[in-house]
Amino acid sequence: MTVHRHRLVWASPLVLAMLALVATQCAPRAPQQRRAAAGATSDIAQAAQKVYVAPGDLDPYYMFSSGGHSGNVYVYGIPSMRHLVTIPVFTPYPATGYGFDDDTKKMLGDLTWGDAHHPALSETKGEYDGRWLFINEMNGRIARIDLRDFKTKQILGPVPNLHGNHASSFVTPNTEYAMMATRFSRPVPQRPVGVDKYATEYKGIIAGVKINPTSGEMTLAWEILMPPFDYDLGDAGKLVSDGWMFFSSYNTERATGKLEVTASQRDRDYIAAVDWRAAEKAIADGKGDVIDGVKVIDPAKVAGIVYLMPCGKSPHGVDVSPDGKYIVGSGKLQGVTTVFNFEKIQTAIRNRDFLDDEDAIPVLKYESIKDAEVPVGLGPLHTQFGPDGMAYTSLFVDSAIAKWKLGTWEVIDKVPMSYSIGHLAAAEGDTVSPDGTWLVGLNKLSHGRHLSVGPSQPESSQLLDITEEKMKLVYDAFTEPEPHYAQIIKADKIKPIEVYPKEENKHPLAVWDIKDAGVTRQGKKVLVKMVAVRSTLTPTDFEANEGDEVTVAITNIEQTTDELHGFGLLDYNINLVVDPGETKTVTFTAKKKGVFAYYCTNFCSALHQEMQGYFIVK
Ligand code: RUQ
Ligand code: CUA
Repeated sequence: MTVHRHRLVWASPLVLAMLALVATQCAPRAPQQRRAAAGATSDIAQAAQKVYVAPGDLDPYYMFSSGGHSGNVYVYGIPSMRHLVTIPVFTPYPATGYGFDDDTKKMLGDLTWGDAHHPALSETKGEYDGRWLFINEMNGRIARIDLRDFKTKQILGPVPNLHGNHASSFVTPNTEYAMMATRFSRPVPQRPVGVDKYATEYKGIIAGVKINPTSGEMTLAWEILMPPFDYDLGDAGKLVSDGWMFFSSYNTERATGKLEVTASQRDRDYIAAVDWRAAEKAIADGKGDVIDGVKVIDPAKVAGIVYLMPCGKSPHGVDVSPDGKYIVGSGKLQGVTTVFNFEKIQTAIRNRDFLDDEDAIPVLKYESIKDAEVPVGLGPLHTQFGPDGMAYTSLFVDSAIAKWKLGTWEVIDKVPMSYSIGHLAAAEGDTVSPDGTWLVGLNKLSHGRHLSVGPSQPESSQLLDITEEKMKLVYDAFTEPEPHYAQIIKADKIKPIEVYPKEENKHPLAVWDIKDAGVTRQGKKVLVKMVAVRSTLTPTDFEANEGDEVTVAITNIEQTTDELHGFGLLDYNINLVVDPGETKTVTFTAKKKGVFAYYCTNFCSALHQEMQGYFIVK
């Protein structure tokens, strides 16, 4: 490793001014001032008309928004910003019985919490195809949601070696891979080593998760051993840059302790450019060492897999333009966003035009690969795209969105966000052909913009119309904590099913006729096959002995959409919701003696209240 000497700029006037700005940006304005700022009444009426989706009409887009440490995904209609549904992923959700039945309980394992950040819709030829949604979370996991029924089908991980999976789940243009990367480097393989050995003994990991093209099933394919930086965001190359992945990193100082100081010293950190096809080939050629059961490629032994692109300063978002030609790196501690040119990166690699290396990974020369530094404003975080080379960068410190143009690099427009925007999402914004219709700013703060609800104020999402030269703020919405990234897809690309068709139900414990419902016993095991249909749960009572292992398998034999039935068993913490055509099981020990009622939790008919029974434990 070569160590450079870098100028100390962490306490520079720029950084201090930026911090002061954060404080003032957040002061709420009086209502009158706000109205004046929004412009004349006719403007308001026009904006209202744009977002108004009349009763009975449907939104043209879905937005899938990460719910951060709520562990959920929230689905909105755009432009109405109506919250359509919550998809529980990493957290139990009683409303849908998620995390209560045997299958979802097993999927969650012993983690009932997850910090979700970046949803990624599956793609075909760089276009969202409406099949699956992937989402990462910090405990080294990644999940797949099926958009046929909007349900979580698989959670992969926690994967070995990788820790704090933030730079994830970015999919490649044909959904060959979703990616994972370490934010908190630690010893690989995992073992207790003091932080004094951080710079040499701790490692980062970039992982490729292979996705089965027909089933969507995820498997961990390979990992790459990386220097102990904090890998932050990523994006897949597309079209000309297809086959490459880009990951931003900070703390290339390899510092520990008070990172706000120690990890902000260098003028430039890195974006790691990974040739994932080369990684795939290296594994196929038998390269890589097995560490904790995973094939890990060490770039010191296998060359040509990873390169480091210097990018100022503590870059956060890294985003690839729709044509794949440009890689935009947003240094969150500066006033510009940096645009790299993919062709120049390839030329530099071919010519071995390297500055030096970090743990044997070649470092490219900034001047050789950079196309422009665009003066977007302070604290650039993330960039989204529209058609015709339009780019939109969120500015955390300026609390604004800057619109600028690829190629000419001119900043065209800027709108303030209320307040402190993080991510932003454009309609079809990560595809090879963004729509350029709607843009949503996902803000960290909102105070003063809504009726107060106490010290913890809801997060805000703001909708902008981007069809014209000037961006227009048209709607404020408030959301559950904690918004991170979101993706917006054309509604007609998703074809959800109405019911689970009876012929597709292959569950071994399914029963489709009330006369097949009933109780069987084998030793200390009690099996209850239950039928749920308006308005009875059959059997209407069943018995067990204290200490028995009870399995209740419930089939909802309805074939009418939205005819859900629930199974709430009081005092036993059991709560299932079974969709039409679905079978779910719950297995538990009859620990408590006595009589316990069970009942349908979903209002299903005029006789819903009668849908009840008794569990008797002797
Ligand atoms: S991060 S505010 Cu978790 Cu995606 Cu950028
Ligand atoms: Cu079934 Cu209520």
